[in-house]
Amino acid sequence: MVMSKIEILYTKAESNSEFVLLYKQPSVLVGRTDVVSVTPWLAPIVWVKTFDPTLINFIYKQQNITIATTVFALGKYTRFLKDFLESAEQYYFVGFRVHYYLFTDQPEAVPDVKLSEEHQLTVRKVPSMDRWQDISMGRMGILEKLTKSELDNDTDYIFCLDVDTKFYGPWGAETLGRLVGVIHPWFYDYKRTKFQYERRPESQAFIPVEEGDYYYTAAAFGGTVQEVYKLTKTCREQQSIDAAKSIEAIWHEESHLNKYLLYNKPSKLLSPEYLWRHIDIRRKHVKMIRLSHVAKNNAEVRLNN
Ligand code: 48C
Repeated sequence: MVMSKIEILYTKAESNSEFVLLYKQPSVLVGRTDVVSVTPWLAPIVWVKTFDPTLINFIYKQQNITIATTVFALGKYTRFLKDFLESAEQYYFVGFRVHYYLFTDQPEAVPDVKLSEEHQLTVRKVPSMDRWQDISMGRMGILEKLTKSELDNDTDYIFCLDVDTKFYGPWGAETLGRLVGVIHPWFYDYKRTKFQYERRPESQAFIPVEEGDYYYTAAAFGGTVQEVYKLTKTCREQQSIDAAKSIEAIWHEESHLNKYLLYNKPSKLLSPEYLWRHIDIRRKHVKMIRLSHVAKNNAEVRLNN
């Protein structure tokens, strides 16, 4: 008598009280050839169709993990919260335990978004700042404190995301790793000499023209709590040293993040699928958009320019 796949599945389940997963056989010879999916230091570069999301989520679901996720919404940026949170509930670590930490100067402006029961939200009031550059860079110091001692010790991973973004596709356990950098959506096909690194030697974020791996965005980064603590602490320290000399790196905390990830190589890189420019812009290699910046009129939404 021929048993159907599902019967085999449940039979195995009864025998060793394990739910086994059946999935397509992996291959060492056949795979995506239009993009590179591993760095020279053998860190995976995550693109759709280079991994099996069902398998990876199944593996991590066994580990009972918690993912902290931070987002900052100060001044007029509170207007982005509703779309960010509602779209996150649709696509971001669905079925996993997620703890959002929302930093804002206007707690009363936080929209009431229904979260799944494994997801929770903590609102933290932070003082307003009158320059968007200070708000952006100030995140590093706040994240340093959070990751140093304010997370429950059952929090395994953390992602730090820009709020003027929206999810359009699944973001799952394939993104988890020790130290995770996200490739910037504007420069992924640029030569390193054209990366907008900080080029003034007097800045702590300085990177010489003959150096550089990738250009990472500061709009999304993550990893284990310990690794993100080291990253944010270093960026905050370097930003303070520059500030004491009245130097502000060309792209603020993003310049310091790039300096850090050049000399502390990420263990995993996320392709621009994980932080795209705009939902209406399409590029050949980006076959799926999972998180994207949303259109905003900088002049209108930022306090200063
Ligand atoms: O919350 C604010 N308010 C502001 O006035 C300026 C920035 N920010 C936070 O900093 C938001 O979380 C922004 O996403 C982040 C910096 N990123 C940006 O302003 C654009 N994504 C470049």
